[in-house]
Amino acid sequence: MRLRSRQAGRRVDLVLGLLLVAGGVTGLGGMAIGVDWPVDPIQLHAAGALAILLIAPWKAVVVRRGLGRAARPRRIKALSLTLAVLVLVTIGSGLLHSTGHAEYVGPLTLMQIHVGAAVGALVTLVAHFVLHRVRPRRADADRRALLRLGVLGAGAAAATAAWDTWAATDRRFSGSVPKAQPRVTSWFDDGIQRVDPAAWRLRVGAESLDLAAMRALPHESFTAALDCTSGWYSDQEWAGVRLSALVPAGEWRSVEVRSVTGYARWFGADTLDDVWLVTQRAGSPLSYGHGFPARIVAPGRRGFWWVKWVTSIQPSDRPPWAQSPYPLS
Ligand SMILES: Nc1nc2c(c(=O)[nH]1)N[C@H]1C(S)=C(S)[C@@H](COP(=O)(O)O)O[C@H]1N2
Ligand SMILES: [Mo]
Repeated sequence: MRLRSRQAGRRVDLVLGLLLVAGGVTGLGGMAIGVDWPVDPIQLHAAGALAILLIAPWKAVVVRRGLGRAARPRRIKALSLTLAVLVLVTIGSGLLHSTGHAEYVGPLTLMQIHVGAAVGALVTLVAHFVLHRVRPRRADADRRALLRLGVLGAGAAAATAAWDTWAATDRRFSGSVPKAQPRVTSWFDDGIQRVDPAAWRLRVGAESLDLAAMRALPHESFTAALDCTSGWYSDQEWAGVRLSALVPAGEWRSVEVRSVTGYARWFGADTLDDVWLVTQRAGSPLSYGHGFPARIVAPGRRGFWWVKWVTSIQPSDRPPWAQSPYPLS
């Protein structure tokens, strides 16, 4: 592989830089993707990664040339290599994860490696850019360059389609791969709560229900997929009560659902038909790890909405958009 000019090298770097930023944005955005969306934005994430692999041979030429340049400072060379390694680890772990065939490397999940390496890569990218700025020029965007970009896009789209057809066959549009059983998971550091059923109370507005009263409410059974941002989903059967049936009608904007741990989410007042407080999974009471005695099941929302060990459900004046899009603790 040969690159004729410095300009060609600069273009490769520009496109790579943009693809890395796009990977960060689509990856972060992908964590918000619900479980029954009509679109499949995670494919953009995959296509960006495959586009990076497609231009990697050209980048290898640029790197070799840069490393050979005696005048270039050591730390820039070190940064380039670090960035290359982190990007390859990010893409490799992401692709492997998407097949659903592997989960752990040592004590870490592929998804932890993927996110960790991606954050490291973006930090390194910024440092690299600060030390060794690539300045786009008008001439970089001539017709031939745009044509090449089009070819790259088409190649990435074809590679993504092929990957989804032959390798990542089970993943869904959120990017998650299936699991027969949900894994006990917390968003940040909430430990498993062993809630005492005799002492547990559910406060709904001004009322207080004990476990017998909660269980006596008419339950409905339904199936819904728990889809965690750590990259798995699990279809399960749940039994519970819609929040719209629990919470008194009123002039409020949202309902604050709070766990015994303090973990809380706010659900819009107009969404309460689709948010459930459940006491059973697969015909049995919830286990401690999965939220005993009662948890939220919110079909169409990612796992971090599914508050476990619920103890309080309160009408609130807070609009649901006035909460952090991802929990902060
Ligand atoms: N109280 C509380 N509830 C929580 C969390 C948490 O950290 N604290 N994590 C959420 C996340 S990120 C997920 S994916 C699901 C996992 O549910 P499971 O442990 O039953 O698989 O619980 C949700 N409910
Ligand atoms: Mo999660």
